[in-house]
Amino acid sequence: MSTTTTTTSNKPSQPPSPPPPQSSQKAEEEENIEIVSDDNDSDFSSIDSEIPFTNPPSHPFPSNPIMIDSLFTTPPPILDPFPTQTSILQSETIDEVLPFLTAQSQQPDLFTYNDFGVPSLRREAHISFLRSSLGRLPGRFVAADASRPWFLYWCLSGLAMLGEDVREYRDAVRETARSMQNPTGGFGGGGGQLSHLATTYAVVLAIALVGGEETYEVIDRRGMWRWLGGLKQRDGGFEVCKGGEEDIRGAYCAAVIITLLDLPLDLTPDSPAYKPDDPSFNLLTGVADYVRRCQTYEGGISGQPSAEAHGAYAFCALGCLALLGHPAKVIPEYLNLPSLLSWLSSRQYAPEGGFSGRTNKLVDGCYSHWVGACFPLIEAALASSSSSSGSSQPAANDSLFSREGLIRYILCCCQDQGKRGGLRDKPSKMSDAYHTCYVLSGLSAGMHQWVLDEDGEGEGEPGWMVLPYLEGEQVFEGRDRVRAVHPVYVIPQGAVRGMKGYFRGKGGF
Ligand code: FPP
Ligand code: K
Ligand code: ZN
Repeated sequence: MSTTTTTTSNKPSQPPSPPPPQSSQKAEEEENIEIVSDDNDSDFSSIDSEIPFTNPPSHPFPSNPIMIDSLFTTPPPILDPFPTQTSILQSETIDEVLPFLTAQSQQPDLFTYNDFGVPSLRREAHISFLRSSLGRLPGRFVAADASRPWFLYWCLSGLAMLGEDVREYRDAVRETARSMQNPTGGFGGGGGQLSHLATTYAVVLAIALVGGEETYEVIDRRGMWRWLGGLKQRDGGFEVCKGGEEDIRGAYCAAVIITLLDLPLDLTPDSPAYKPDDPSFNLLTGVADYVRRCQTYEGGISGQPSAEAHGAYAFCALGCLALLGHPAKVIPEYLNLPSLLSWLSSRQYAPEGGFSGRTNKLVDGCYSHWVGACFPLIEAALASSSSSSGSSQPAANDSLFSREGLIRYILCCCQDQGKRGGLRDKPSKMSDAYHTCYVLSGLSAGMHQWVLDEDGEGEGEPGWMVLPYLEGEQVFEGRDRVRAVHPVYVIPQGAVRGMKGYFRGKGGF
Protein backbone atom coordinates (compact mmCIF):
# COMPACT_ATOMS: atom_id res chain seq x y z
CA MET A 1 0.00 0.00 0.00
CA SER A 2 1.26 3.41 -0.85
CA THR A 3 1.68 6.20 1.67
CA THR A 4 4.35 8.83 1.73
CA THR A 5 5.86 7.21 4.81
CA THR A 6 9.13 5.57 3.97
CA THR A 7 11.28 6.23 7.00
CA THR A 8 10.99 4.71 10.43
CA SER A 9 13.36 4.13 13.28
CA ASN A 10 13.59 1.38 15.80
CA LYS A 11 12.15 3.59 18.53
CA PRO A 12 8.90 2.48 20.09
CA SER A 13 5.95 3.79 18.14
CA GLN A 14 4.11 6.84 19.39
CA PRO A 15 0.57 8.00 18.87
CA PRO A 16 0.29 9.98 15.66
CA SER A 17 0.35 13.66 16.47
CA PRO A 18 1.90 16.51 14.54
CA PRO A 19 5.63 16.17 15.08
CA PRO A 20 7.72 18.99 16.45
CA PRO A 21 9.81 20.83 13.88
CA GLN A 22 13.38 19.63 13.74
CA SER A 23 16.54 21.28 12.59
CA SER A 24 18.63 19.35 10.11
CA GLN A 25 21.39 19.42 12.72
CA LYS A 26 19.14 17.52 15.11
CA ALA A 27 18.17 15.06 12.45
CA GLU A 28 21.79 14.30 11.71
CA GLU A 29 22.29 13.54 15.37
CA GLU A 30 19.47 11.03 15.36
CA GLU A 31 20.77 7.54 15.59
CA ASN A 32 19.52 4.35 14.07
CA ILE A 33 17.55 5.86 11.26
CA GLU A 34 16.72 3.06 8.90
CA ILE A 35 15.18 3.48 5.52
CA VAL A 36 12.59 0.75 5.65
CA SER A 37 9.02 0.77 4.61
CA ASP A 38 6.64 -0.03 7.40
CA ASP A 39 3.51 1.99 7.11
CA ASN A 40 2.04 0.73 10.32
CA ASP A 41 4.86 1.62 12.63
CA SER A 42 5.94 5.14 11.87
CA ASP A 43 7.86 7.05 14.45
CA PHE A 44 7.45 10.57 13.28
CA SER A 45 9.83 12.22 15.71
CA SER A 46 12.83 10.59 14.12
CA ILE A 47 12.11 11.17 10.47
CA ASP A 48 14.82 13.07 8.70
CA SER A 49 13.88 16.75 8.81
CA GLU A 50 14.80 17.16 5.19
CA ILE A 51 11.47 15.54 4.53
CA PRO A 52 9.21 18.47 5.38
CA PHE A 53 6.29 18.20 7.73
CA THR A 54 3.45 20.17 6.32
CA ASN A 55 0.70 18.10 7.75
CA PRO A 56 -2.06 20.35 9.02
CA PRO A 57 -3.35 19.12 12.39
CA SER A 58 -6.86 19.16 10.91
CA HIS A 59 -7.56 15.47 11.51
CA PRO A 60 -7.70 14.79 15.22
CA PHE A 61 -6.98 11.14 15.91
CA PRO A 62 -10.43 9.70 16.42
CA SER A 63 -11.16 8.26 19.80
CA ASN A 64 -12.30 4.95 18.45
CA PRO A 65 -14.31 2.72 20.69
CA ILE A 66 -13.20 -0.05 18.34
CA MET A 67 -9.73 -0.75 17.04
CA ILE A 68 -9.10 0.53 13.55
CA ASP A 69 -5.49 0.43 12.45
CA SER A 70 -4.17 4.00 12.40
CA LEU A 71 -3.15 3.40 8.79
CA PHE A 72 -6.84 3.90 7.94
CA THR A 73 -7.65 6.69 10.38
CA THR A 74 -4.83 9.20 10.03
CA PRO A 75 -3.64 11.24 7.09
CA PRO A 76 -0.25 10.41 5.58
CA PRO A 77 2.46 11.73 7.92
CA ILE A 78 4.36 13.42 5.11
CA LEU A 79 2.99 15.74 2.51
CA ASP A 80 4.68 17.26 -0.50
CA PRO A 81 5.50 20.84 0.56
CA PHE A 82 4.84 22.24 -2.90
CA PRO A 83 1.09 22.42 -3.36
CA THR A 84 -0.25 21.78 -6.83
CA GLN A 85 -3.76 21.20 -8.08
CA THR A 86 -2.96 17.49 -7.82
CA SER A 87 -1.79 17.59 -4.21
CA ILE A 88 -4.63 19.91 -3.17
CA LEU A 89 -7.26 17.58 -4.63
CA GLN A 90 -5.55 14.63 -2.95
CA SER A 91 -5.62 16.41 0.45
CA GLU A 92 -9.25 17.35 -0.06
CA THR A 93 -10.06 13.73 -0.85
CA ILE A 94 -8.44 12.58 2.37
CA ASP A 95 -10.45 15.22 4.27
CA GLU A 96 -13.56 13.91 2.52
CA VAL A 97 -13.09 10.21 3.29
CA LEU A 98 -11.57 10.22 6.79
CA PRO A 99 -14.86 10.96 8.60
CA PHE A 100 -16.38 7.97 6.78
CA LEU A 101 -13.47 5.67 7.55
CA THR A 102 -13.67 6.61 11.22
CA ALA A 103 -17.43 6.17 11.52
CA GLN A 104 -18.11 9.87 12.05
CA SER A 105 -20.18 10.60 8.97
CA GLN A 106 -22.50 7.69 8.44
CA GLN A 107 -26.14 7.88 9.27
CA PRO A 108 -26.24 5.81 12.45
CA ASP A 109 -29.74 4.50 11.76
CA LEU A 110 -28.67 3.08 8.39
CA PHE A 111 -25.61 1.14 9.41
CA THR A 112 -24.50 -1.26 12.05
CA TYR A 113 -20.81 -1.55 12.72
CA ASN A 114 -18.89 -4.72 13.34
CA ASP A 115 -16.00 -5.20 15.72
CA PHE A 116 -13.60 -3.87 13.09
CA GLY A 117 -15.47 -0.58 12.82
CA VAL A 118 -16.78 -1.54 9.37
CA PRO A 119 -20.40 -0.75 8.49
CA SER A 120 -22.75 -3.37 7.09
CA LEU A 121 -23.59 -3.73 3.40
CA ARG A 122 -26.93 -2.05 2.55
CA ARG A 123 -27.89 -5.03 0.42
CA GLU A 124 -31.61 -4.26 0.05
CA ALA A 125 -31.00 -0.61 -0.80
CA HIS A 126 -28.49 -1.55 -3.50
CA ILE A 127 -30.82 -4.21 -4.92
CA SER A 128 -33.66 -1.74 -5.23
CA PHE A 129 -31.35 0.85 -6.81
CA LEU A 130 -30.27 -1.67 -9.48
CA ARG A 131 -33.80 -2.93 -10.10
CA SER A 132 -35.07 0.58 -10.69
CA SER A 133 -32.08 1.35 -12.96
CA LEU A 134 -33.22 -1.55 -15.16
CA GLY A 135 -36.56 0.14 -15.77
CA ARG A 136 -37.35 3.28 -17.73
CA LEU A 137 -34.90 6.04 -17.01
CA PRO A 138 -35.70 9.77 -16.83
CA GLY A 139 -35.21 11.93 -19.93
CA ARG A 140 -31.81 13.27 -18.90
CA PHE A 141 -30.41 9.78 -19.50
CA VAL A 142 -30.81 10.33 -23.25
CA ALA A 143 -27.07 11.06 -23.38
CA ALA A 144 -26.48 7.51 -22.16
CA ASP A 145 -28.66 5.97 -24.88
CA ALA A 146 -25.72 4.26 -26.61
CA SER A 147 -24.80 2.73 -23.24
CA ARG A 148 -28.08 0.85 -22.77
CA PRO A 149 -26.30 -2.52 -23.16
CA TRP A 150 -23.96 -1.46 -20.38
CA PHE A 151 -26.87 -0.61 -18.07
CA LEU A 152 -28.22 -4.10 -18.70
CA TYR A 153 -24.90 -5.69 -17.83
CA TRP A 154 -24.08 -3.46 -14.84
CA CYS A 155 -27.50 -3.97 -13.26
CA LEU A 156 -27.82 -7.70 -13.90
CA SER A 157 -24.26 -8.40 -12.81
CA GLY A 158 -24.71 -6.25 -9.69
CA LEU A 159 -27.95 -8.01 -8.81
CA ALA A 160 -26.29 -11.41 -9.28
CA MET A 161 -23.42 -10.39 -6.99
CA LEU A 162 -25.98 -9.30 -4.40
CA GLY A 163 -27.48 -12.79 -4.53
CA GLU A 164 -30.54 -12.06 -6.65
CA ASP A 165 -32.01 -14.44 -9.21
CA VAL A 166 -31.97 -12.55 -12.52
CA ARG A 167 -33.72 -15.20 -14.65
CA GLU A 168 -36.94 -13.16 -14.44
CA TYR A 169 -35.32 -10.72 -16.88
CA ARG A 170 -34.91 -13.31 -19.65
CA ASP A 171 -37.82 -12.10 -21.79
CA ALA A 172 -36.77 -8.47 -21.45
CA VAL A 173 -33.12 -9.22 -22.27
CA ARG A 174 -34.13 -11.26 -25.36
CA GLU A 175 -36.32 -8.46 -26.67
CA THR A 176 -33.75 -5.73 -25.95
CA ALA A 177 -30.85 -7.74 -27.39
CA ARG A 178 -32.79 -8.44 -30.63
CA SER A 179 -33.37 -4.72 -31.08
CA MET A 180 -29.64 -4.03 -30.73
CA GLN A 181 -28.27 -6.74 -33.03
CA ASN A 182 -27.14 -5.75 -36.51
CA PRO A 183 -27.57 -8.00 -39.58
CA THR A 184 -23.87 -7.46 -40.26
CA GLY A 185 -23.05 -8.99 -36.85
CA GLY A 186 -22.54 -7.69 -33.34
CA PHE A 187 -24.66 -5.45 -31.13
CA GLY A 188 -24.89 -1.67 -31.12
CA GLY A 189 -26.08 0.57 -28.32
CA GLY A 190 -29.66 0.38 -29.59
CA GLY A 191 -31.74 0.11 -32.72
CA GLY A 192 -29.95 1.67 -35.70
CA GLN A 193 -26.59 2.04 -33.92
CA LEU A 194 -23.30 0.69 -35.24
CA SER A 195 -22.04 -2.53 -33.67
CA HIS A 196 -19.26 -1.90 -31.15
CA LEU A 197 -17.10 -4.35 -29.21
CA ALA A 198 -17.95 -2.76 -25.86
CA THR A 199 -21.73 -2.88 -26.38
CA THR A 200 -21.45 -6.39 -27.84
CA TYR A 201 -19.43 -7.52 -24.80
CA ALA A 202 -22.11 -6.05 -22.53
CA VAL A 203 -25.04 -7.69 -24.39
CA VAL A 204 -23.32 -11.10 -24.53
CA LEU A 205 -22.63 -10.94 -20.79
CA ALA A 206 -26.22 -9.85 -20.07
CA ILE A 207 -27.46 -12.83 -22.08
CA ALA A 208 -25.11 -15.16 -20.19
CA LEU A 209 -26.31 -13.68 -16.88
CA VAL A 210 -29.99 -14.41 -17.48
CA GLY A 211 -29.20 -17.63 -19.38
CA GLY A 212 -31.54 -20.06 -21.12
CA GLU A 213 -31.25 -21.63 -24.58
CA GLU A 214 -33.87 -19.38 -26.11
CA THR A 215 -31.87 -16.39 -24.94
CA TYR A 216 -28.52 -17.77 -26.16
CA GLU A 217 -30.16 -18.38 -29.55
CA VAL A 218 -30.77 -14.64 -30.01
CA ILE A 219 -27.07 -14.29 -30.85
CA ASP A 220 -26.24 -14.56 -34.55
CA ARG A 221 -22.95 -16.39 -34.05
CA ARG A 222 -22.00 -16.57 -37.72
CA GLY A 223 -22.62 -12.83 -38.10
CA MET A 224 -20.60 -12.22 -34.93
CA TRP A 225 -17.66 -14.27 -36.25
CA ARG A 226 -17.60 -12.43 -39.60
CA TRP A 227 -17.95 -9.04 -37.89
CA LEU A 228 -15.03 -9.84 -35.53
CA GLY A 229 -12.92 -10.86 -38.53
CA GLY A 230 -13.59 -7.40 -39.98
CA LEU A 231 -12.25 -5.74 -36.80
CA LYS A 232 -9.10 -7.87 -36.49
CA GLN A 233 -5.89 -6.05 -37.41
CA ARG A 234 -2.59 -7.37 -38.68
CA ASP A 235 -0.74 -6.08 -35.62
CA GLY A 236 -2.77 -8.49 -33.49
CA GLY A 237 -5.28 -6.05 -31.98
CA PHE A 238 -8.92 -5.24 -32.73
CA GLU A 239 -10.71 -2.08 -33.74
CA VAL A 240 -13.61 -1.43 -31.36
CA CYS A 241 -15.93 -0.80 -34.33
CA LYS A 242 -15.57 -0.73 -38.10
CA GLY A 243 -13.19 2.16 -38.83
CA GLY A 244 -12.90 2.98 -35.11
CA GLU A 245 -9.94 3.07 -32.75
CA GLU A 246 -7.85 0.01 -31.94
CA ASP A 247 -7.22 -0.49 -28.25
CA ILE A 248 -6.85 -3.02 -25.47
CA ARG A 249 -10.55 -2.86 -24.60
CA GLY A 250 -11.12 -4.29 -28.05
CA ALA A 251 -8.68 -7.15 -27.41
CA TYR A 252 -10.26 -8.08 -24.07
CA CYS A 253 -13.87 -7.77 -25.30
CA ALA A 254 -13.08 -9.83 -28.41
CA ALA A 255 -11.36 -12.56 -26.37
CA VAL A 256 -14.37 -12.72 -24.03
CA ILE A 257 -16.86 -12.94 -26.91
CA ILE A 258 -14.84 -15.52 -28.88
CA THR A 259 -14.37 -17.84 -25.91
CA LEU A 260 -17.91 -17.54 -24.50
CA LEU A 261 -19.50 -18.21 -27.87
CA ASP A 262 -16.89 -20.85 -28.82
CA LEU A 263 -16.38 -19.15 -32.20
CA PRO A 264 -14.12 -20.56 -34.90
CA LEU A 265 -10.87 -18.61 -35.17
CA ASP A 266 -10.22 -18.59 -38.89
CA LEU A 267 -10.37 -15.39 -40.91
CA THR A 268 -12.13 -14.94 -44.25
CA PRO A 269 -10.45 -13.08 -47.15
CA ASP A 270 -12.53 -9.95 -46.47
CA SER A 271 -10.82 -9.49 -43.09
CA PRO A 272 -8.18 -6.71 -43.05
CA ALA A 273 -5.94 -9.15 -41.16
CA TYR A 274 -6.32 -12.01 -43.63
CA LYS A 275 -2.94 -13.23 -44.87
CA PRO A 276 -3.23 -15.29 -48.04
CA ASP A 277 0.33 -16.53 -47.56
CA ASP A 278 -0.21 -17.40 -43.86
CA PRO A 279 -3.51 -19.19 -43.33
CA SER A 280 -2.56 -19.87 -39.70
CA PHE A 281 -2.99 -16.16 -38.86
CA ASN A 282 -6.33 -16.16 -37.05
CA LEU A 283 -8.56 -14.08 -34.74
CA LEU A 284 -6.30 -14.67 -31.74
CA THR A 285 -2.89 -14.51 -33.45
CA GLY A 286 -0.75 -11.69 -32.10
CA VAL A 287 -3.25 -10.62 -29.43
CA ALA A 288 -0.86 -11.43 -26.58
CA ASP A 289 1.91 -9.48 -28.32
CA TYR A 290 -0.44 -6.54 -28.74
CA VAL A 291 -1.11 -6.67 -24.97
CA ARG A 292 2.63 -6.83 -24.30
CA ARG A 293 3.15 -3.64 -26.31
CA CYS A 294 0.62 -1.84 -24.08
CA GLN A 295 2.78 -2.19 -20.94
CA THR A 296 4.37 1.19 -20.25
CA TYR A 297 7.58 2.42 -18.64
CA GLU A 298 5.60 2.79 -15.40
CA GLY A 299 4.78 -0.91 -15.33
CA GLY A 300 1.05 -0.35 -15.83
CA ILE A 301 -0.96 -0.89 -19.01
CA SER A 302 -2.14 1.75 -21.44
CA GLY A 303 -5.09 1.64 -23.81
CA GLN A 304 -2.80 1.54 -26.83
CA PRO A 305 0.97 1.16 -27.15
CA SER A 306 2.81 4.32 -26.00
CA ALA A 307 -0.04 5.93 -24.05
CA GLU A 308 -0.63 6.50 -20.33
CA ALA A 309 -1.05 3.54 -17.99
CA HIS A 310 -4.56 3.27 -16.53
CA GLY A 311 -6.12 0.71 -14.20
CA ALA A 312 -9.03 -0.08 -16.50
CA TYR A 313 -6.56 -1.27 -19.10
CA ALA A 314 -4.60 -3.36 -16.60
CA PHE A 315 -7.71 -5.44 -16.05
CA CYS A 316 -8.31 -5.69 -19.81
CA ALA A 317 -4.71 -6.86 -20.31
CA LEU A 318 -4.76 -9.52 -17.61
CA GLY A 319 -8.26 -10.69 -18.49
CA CYS A 320 -7.36 -10.96 -22.15
CA LEU A 321 -4.13 -12.90 -21.50
CA ALA A 322 -5.94 -15.21 -19.08
CA LEU A 323 -8.19 -16.30 -21.97
CA LEU A 324 -5.38 -17.00 -24.42
CA GLY A 325 -3.88 -19.96 -22.59
CA HIS A 326 -3.13 -21.05 -19.05
CA PRO A 327 -2.95 -17.76 -17.08
CA ALA A 328 0.03 -18.98 -15.06
CA LYS A 329 2.02 -19.38 -18.27
CA VAL A 330 0.65 -16.60 -20.47
CA ILE A 331 0.54 -13.72 -17.96
CA PRO A 332 4.21 -13.87 -16.91
CA GLU A 333 5.28 -14.62 -20.48
CA TYR A 334 3.84 -11.43 -21.93
CA LEU A 335 3.97 -8.98 -19.02
CA ASN A 336 6.74 -7.81 -16.76
CA LEU A 337 4.99 -8.89 -13.56
CA PRO A 338 7.29 -7.23 -11.01
CA SER A 339 6.84 -3.81 -12.60
CA LEU A 340 3.10 -4.36 -13.15
CA LEU A 341 2.68 -5.41 -9.51
CA SER A 342 4.63 -2.39 -8.35
CA TRP A 343 2.36 -0.10 -10.40
CA LEU A 344 -0.82 -1.87 -9.26
CA SER A 345 0.27 -1.70 -5.60
CA SER A 346 0.96 2.01 -5.95
CA ARG A 347 -2.69 2.48 -6.90
CA GLN A 348 -3.86 1.55 -3.37
CA TYR A 349 -3.73 4.56 -1.10
CA ALA A 350 -3.70 5.05 2.65
CA PRO A 351 -5.61 6.14 4.58
CA GLU A 352 -8.30 5.79 1.90
CA GLY A 353 -7.81 2.06 1.36
CA GLY A 354 -9.28 2.24 -2.15
CA PHE A 355 -7.55 2.42 -5.52
CA SER A 356 -6.77 5.20 -7.97
CA GLY A 357 -6.83 4.64 -11.71
CA ARG A 358 -3.48 6.21 -12.53
CA THR A 359 -0.44 7.92 -11.09
CA ASN A 360 -1.18 11.13 -9.16
CA LYS A 361 -4.95 10.73 -9.39
CA LEU A 362 -7.65 10.10 -6.80
CA VAL A 363 -9.22 6.96 -5.35
CA ASP A 364 -12.48 5.99 -7.00
CA GLY A 365 -14.76 3.06 -6.10
CA CYS A 366 -14.84 1.67 -9.64
CA TYR A 367 -11.10 0.95 -9.49
CA SER A 368 -11.95 -1.54 -6.76
CA HIS A 369 -12.68 -3.68 -9.78
CA TRP A 370 -10.41 -2.41 -12.55
CA VAL A 371 -7.36 -2.46 -10.28
CA GLY A 372 -8.52 -4.56 -7.31
CA ALA A 373 -9.66 -7.48 -9.43
CA CYS A 374 -6.23 -7.65 -11.09
CA PHE A 375 -4.75 -8.99 -7.87
CA PRO A 376 -6.72 -12.25 -7.57
CA LEU A 377 -5.75 -13.00 -11.20
CA ILE A 378 -2.07 -12.44 -10.48
CA GLU A 379 -2.23 -14.24 -7.13
CA ALA A 380 -3.74 -17.28 -8.83
CA ALA A 381 -1.23 -17.20 -11.67
CA LEU A 382 1.74 -16.95 -9.31
CA ALA A 383 0.49 -19.66 -6.97
CA SER A 384 -0.31 -22.14 -9.71
CA SER A 385 2.10 -25.01 -10.16
CA SER A 386 2.05 -24.15 -13.89
CA SER A 387 3.77 -20.91 -12.98
CA SER A 388 7.53 -20.75 -13.33
CA SER A 389 7.68 -19.41 -9.78
CA GLY A 390 6.45 -22.85 -8.73
CA SER A 391 5.13 -21.69 -5.36
CA SER A 392 2.42 -23.61 -3.59
CA GLN A 393 -1.11 -22.52 -2.66
CA PRO A 394 -1.19 -19.11 -1.03
CA ALA A 395 -1.99 -18.80 2.64
CA ALA A 396 -5.00 -16.75 3.68
CA ASN A 397 -2.78 -13.79 4.55
CA ASP A 398 -0.74 -13.99 1.36
CA SER A 399 -2.60 -11.18 -0.40
CA LEU A 400 -0.69 -8.98 -2.80
CA PHE A 401 -2.94 -6.05 -1.84
CA SER A 402 -4.67 -4.88 1.31
CA ARG A 403 -8.02 -6.62 1.22
CA GLU A 404 -8.81 -4.88 4.49
CA GLY A 405 -8.15 -1.43 3.00
CA LEU A 406 -10.31 -2.16 -0.02
CA ILE A 407 -13.20 -3.55 2.02
CA ARG A 408 -13.02 -0.56 4.38
CA TYR A 409 -13.06 1.95 1.52
CA ILE A 410 -16.02 0.23 -0.14
CA LEU A 411 -18.22 -0.32 2.90
CA CYS A 412 -17.36 2.98 4.61
CA CYS A 413 -17.10 5.40 1.68
CA CYS A 414 -18.85 3.94 -1.38
CA GLN A 415 -22.35 3.19 -0.09
CA ASP A 416 -25.09 5.71 -0.73
CA GLN A 417 -26.40 6.92 2.61
CA GLY A 418 -29.99 7.65 1.68
CA LYS A 419 -33.10 6.10 0.18
CA ARG A 420 -31.44 6.08 -3.25
CA GLY A 421 -29.12 3.14 -2.53
CA GLY A 422 -26.38 2.07 -4.91
CA LEU A 423 -22.62 2.48 -4.74
CA ARG A 424 -20.40 5.36 -5.76
CA ASP A 425 -16.97 6.68 -6.64
CA LYS A 426 -16.45 8.56 -3.35
CA PRO A 427 -18.70 10.23 -0.75
CA SER A 428 -19.08 13.48 -2.73
CA LYS A 429 -20.43 11.61 -5.79
CA MET A 430 -23.86 10.16 -6.50
CA SER A 431 -24.29 6.42 -6.88
CA ASP A 432 -24.81 5.06 -10.39
CA ALA A 433 -25.20 1.67 -12.06
CA TYR A 434 -21.61 1.57 -13.37
CA HIS A 435 -20.10 2.21 -9.93
CA THR A 436 -22.57 -0.12 -8.25
CA CYS A 437 -21.47 -2.97 -10.52
CA TYR A 438 -17.75 -2.41 -10.31
CA VAL A 439 -17.62 -1.53 -6.61
CA LEU A 440 -19.46 -4.78 -5.89
CA SER A 441 -17.08 -6.69 -8.15
CA GLY A 442 -14.14 -5.17 -6.27
CA LEU A 443 -15.80 -6.14 -2.99
CA SER A 444 -16.14 -9.67 -4.31
CA ALA A 445 -12.44 -9.68 -5.25
CA GLY A 446 -11.59 -8.57 -1.70
CA MET A 447 -13.74 -11.29 -0.15
CA HIS A 448 -12.50 -14.22 -2.23
CA GLN A 449 -9.32 -15.84 -3.34
CA TRP A 450 -8.99 -17.62 -6.67
CA VAL A 451 -6.87 -20.64 -7.41
CA LEU A 452 -6.17 -22.34 -10.70
CA ASP A 453 -6.88 -26.02 -10.89
CA GLU A 454 -4.31 -27.62 -13.21
CA ASP A 455 -6.70 -30.25 -14.50
CA GLY A 456 -9.00 -27.52 -15.67
CA GLU A 457 -12.58 -27.69 -16.77
CA GLY A 458 -11.77 -29.87 -19.73
CA GLU A 459 -11.24 -28.70 -23.32
CA GLY A 460 -7.78 -27.51 -22.34
CA GLU A 461 -9.20 -24.75 -20.15
CA PRO A 462 -7.85 -23.81 -16.77
CA GLY A 463 -10.29 -24.36 -13.94
CA TRP A 464 -10.87 -21.36 -11.72
CA MET A 465 -11.73 -22.31 -8.15
CA VAL A 466 -12.81 -19.86 -5.51
CA LEU A 467 -11.89 -19.94 -1.84
CA PRO A 468 -13.96 -17.58 0.27
CA TYR A 469 -12.36 -15.66 3.09
CA LEU A 470 -14.26 -16.66 6.18
CA GLU A 471 -15.78 -14.36 8.72
CA GLY A 472 -13.02 -13.18 11.03
CA GLU A 473 -10.28 -13.73 8.43
CA GLN A 474 -11.28 -10.41 6.94
CA VAL A 475 -12.98 -7.30 8.29
CA PHE A 476 -16.48 -8.06 6.94
CA GLU A 477 -19.45 -9.95 8.37
CA GLY A 478 -20.50 -13.27 6.85
CA ARG A 479 -23.95 -11.91 5.99
CA ASP A 480 -22.33 -9.16 3.92
CA ARG A 481 -20.50 -11.52 1.58
CA VAL A 482 -21.26 -10.86 -2.07
CA ARG A 483 -21.25 -13.67 -4.61
CA ALA A 484 -18.01 -14.57 -6.31
CA VAL A 485 -17.84 -13.73 -9.99
CA HIS A 486 -15.51 -15.37 -12.50
CA PRO A 487 -12.25 -13.40 -12.30
CA VAL A 488 -12.08 -12.85 -16.07
CA TYR A 489 -15.69 -12.75 -17.31
CA VAL A 490 -17.02 -10.86 -14.24
CA ILE A 491 -20.28 -12.84 -14.13
CA PRO A 492 -21.02 -15.86 -11.92
CA GLN A 493 -19.13 -19.01 -12.89
CA GLY A 494 -22.39 -20.87 -13.47
CA ALA A 495 -23.37 -18.29 -16.11
CA VAL A 496 -20.01 -18.80 -17.86
CA ARG A 497 -20.39 -22.58 -17.83
CA GLY A 498 -23.99 -22.38 -19.05
CA MET A 499 -23.18 -20.31 -22.12
CA LYS A 500 -19.91 -22.04 -23.01
CA GLY A 501 -21.43 -25.47 -22.56
CA TYR A 502 -24.37 -24.62 -24.79
CA PHE A 503 -22.33 -23.32 -27.71
CA ARG A 504 -19.64 -25.98 -27.40
CA GLY A 505 -22.34 -28.63 -27.51
CA LYS A 506 -23.76 -27.07 -30.66
CA GLY A 507 -20.53 -27.22 -32.61
CA GLY A 508 -20.68 -25.19 -35.86
CA PHE A 509 -23.15 -22.41 -36.60
C1 FPP B 1 -9.99 7.99 -17.20
O1 FPP B 1 -11.08 8.64 -16.69
C2 FPP B 1 -10.44 6.64 -17.70
C3 FPP B 1 -9.84 5.94 -18.65
C4 FPP B 1 -8.62 6.47 -19.34
C5 FPP B 1 -10.29 4.57 -19.09
C6 FPP B 1 -11.70 4.18 -18.73
C7 FPP B 1 -12.08 2.84 -19.24
C8 FPP B 1 -12.88 2.01 -18.55
C9 FPP B 1 -13.38 2.38 -17.22
C10 FPP B 1 -13.32 0.65 -19.01
C11 FPP B 1 -12.62 -0.02 -20.17
C12 FPP B 1 -12.93 -1.45 -20.25
C13 FPP B 1 -13.83 -2.09 -21.03
C14 FPP B 1 -13.98 -3.53 -20.88
C15 FPP B 1 -14.69 -1.42 -22.02
P1 FPP B 1 -10.95 9.90 -15.70
O2 FPP B 1 -9.87 10.80 -16.16
O3 FPP B 1 -12.32 10.45 -15.57
O4 FPP B 1 -10.60 9.20 -14.32
P2 FPP B 1 -9.24 9.16 -13.46
O5 FPP B 1 -8.98 10.56 -12.99
O6 FPP B 1 -9.60 8.27 -12.32
O7 FPP B 1 -8.15 8.60 -14.32
K1 K C 1 -12.40 8.58 -12.08
ZN1 ZN D 1 -15.23 5.67 -11.15
